[in-house]
Amino acid sequence: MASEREVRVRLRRAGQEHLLRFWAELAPGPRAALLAELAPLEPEALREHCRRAAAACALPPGPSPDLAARLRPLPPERVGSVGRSDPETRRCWEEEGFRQIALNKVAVLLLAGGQGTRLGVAYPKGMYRVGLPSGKTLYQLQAERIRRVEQLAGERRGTRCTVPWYIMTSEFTLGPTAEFFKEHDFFHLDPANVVMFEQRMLPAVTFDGKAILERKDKVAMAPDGNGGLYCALADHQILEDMERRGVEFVHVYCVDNILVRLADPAFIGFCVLRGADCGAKVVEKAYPEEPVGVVCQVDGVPQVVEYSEISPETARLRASDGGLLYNAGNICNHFFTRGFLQMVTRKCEPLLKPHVAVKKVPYVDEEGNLVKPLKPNGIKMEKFVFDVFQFAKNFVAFEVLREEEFSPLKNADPASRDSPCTARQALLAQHYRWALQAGARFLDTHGAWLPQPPSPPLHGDPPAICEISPLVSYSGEGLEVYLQGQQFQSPLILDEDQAKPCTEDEAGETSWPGLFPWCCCSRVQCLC
Ligand code: UD2
Repeated sequence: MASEREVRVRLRRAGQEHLLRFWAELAPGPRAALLAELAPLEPEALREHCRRAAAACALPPGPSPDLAARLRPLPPERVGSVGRSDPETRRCWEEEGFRQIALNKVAVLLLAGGQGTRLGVAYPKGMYRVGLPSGKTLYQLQAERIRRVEQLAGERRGTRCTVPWYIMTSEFTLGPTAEFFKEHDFFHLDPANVVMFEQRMLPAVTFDGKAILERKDKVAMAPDGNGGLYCALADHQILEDMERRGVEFVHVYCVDNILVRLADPAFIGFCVLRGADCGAKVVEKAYPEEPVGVVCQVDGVPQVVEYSEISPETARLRASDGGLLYNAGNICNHFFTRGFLQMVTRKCEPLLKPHVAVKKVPYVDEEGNLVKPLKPNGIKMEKFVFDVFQFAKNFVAFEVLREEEFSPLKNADPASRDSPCTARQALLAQHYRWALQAGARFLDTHGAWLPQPPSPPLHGDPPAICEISPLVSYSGEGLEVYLQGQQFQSPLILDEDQAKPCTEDEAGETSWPGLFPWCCCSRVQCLC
């Protein structure tokens, strides 16, 4: 390990020697910890990081004034749409996706290095339970969707296949995430196919370009943004690991969307058939200020303009049909070929411009007192995962239905949007719709039929609670065999073990003629 003298010299070169100003007061343990934190910081890179942060801060706040004039919506020929395509086209996309999965060419990559500040929990967001009847966490839902999509692809092609799961973590999330997966036996995935790796951290910086000490023995560090992915891929030889496994296509996604379809065959198939090197899933924006980036073109080049960087006036612009002009909402689900990722990590990463977030960063003052600032005092610099779209040779967007694929968990209850409550409702409403489509009917607690509305609800609590394990159905498929013509009382919880018909011995009399015939053994909660 580097000595104090060496580190001091390096910090001096970077103009950051103040980080050692409490050295004389520190005990051996904290001294070692501080040195370990400072040693990896390259003087030139640190100097440049602090200079850039201060320079960015000196710019006028808000979106760059000429941005609006440079924006255009994506040309329609670059966009595929689930809602506006015919069943045969959708089937072709899906078949191609399943084919690639069955050939072991598809991996999923989770961005899980964020701190989940808005949700306000002290553990990684993937460990969060939104209050489903099954009690499943986001990680468990995701793991089960991987298992199911492997099974579906394998069955179609008469083979066994694997979708490796790469998980990018940060200093904040690696330990608890790894522990959680071990505790849960990797949710019955083979641990060899779950690869966790860590992104880099960067110091938070004051407005005049000084790295911040959050304690006498600790620099205020934050993950380098989800665009830190590209450095992290190189740091940990992840692309080499993918190459060894034969992976060609990578579905990158963010942790907090409860409806996320991992390795979505339709999305993969669409991108592959289009020969795309890079793709983004989008949904129609719900309202102009919705906190999602806009997939569009800047100076004719595909890009995402983040919600924090678009002006309210531009976000509110309307197209001739009355819809939002910039309505392709980014849901942080991206497709990349391995070749594209290789090119980006080798050549383009240094060209990515960091984005500036001005934050309240706790710090120690000159006297060594801990201060929790009441107004923003520091800058965090982050790269964004989608900033590589500009380097794509063939970029495509894939529009999906919000109610089927997007309900993010960002805020703590009782927020009215993107909260545990709205995420839970979105999943349960989806499963209720799937059950009705598969021919189930529901009774209320008094045994009266619940109305079967012509278009089942998209928001709020569904009339009956129905939760279907991803191990039983990935996207609503295959449910008729369990549900067709059957009647249930809420809650109906259909999981892998329950979704097997009872033997005749297990089956008994039902008190309601015509009710679910094989569920009297308490496997499925119904009216037996
Ligand atoms: C992200 C998108 C936004 C929109 C929205 C939809 C980016 C930069 N913005 O915004 O356009 O699609 O999601 O929900 O993608 N993460 C890391 N390391 C970090 C920071 C974040 O891995 O240093 C992960 C984080 O754990 C999460 C994902 O990146 O899985 C998105 O991060 P976020 O929730 O902070 O992004 P948000 O909601 O501002």
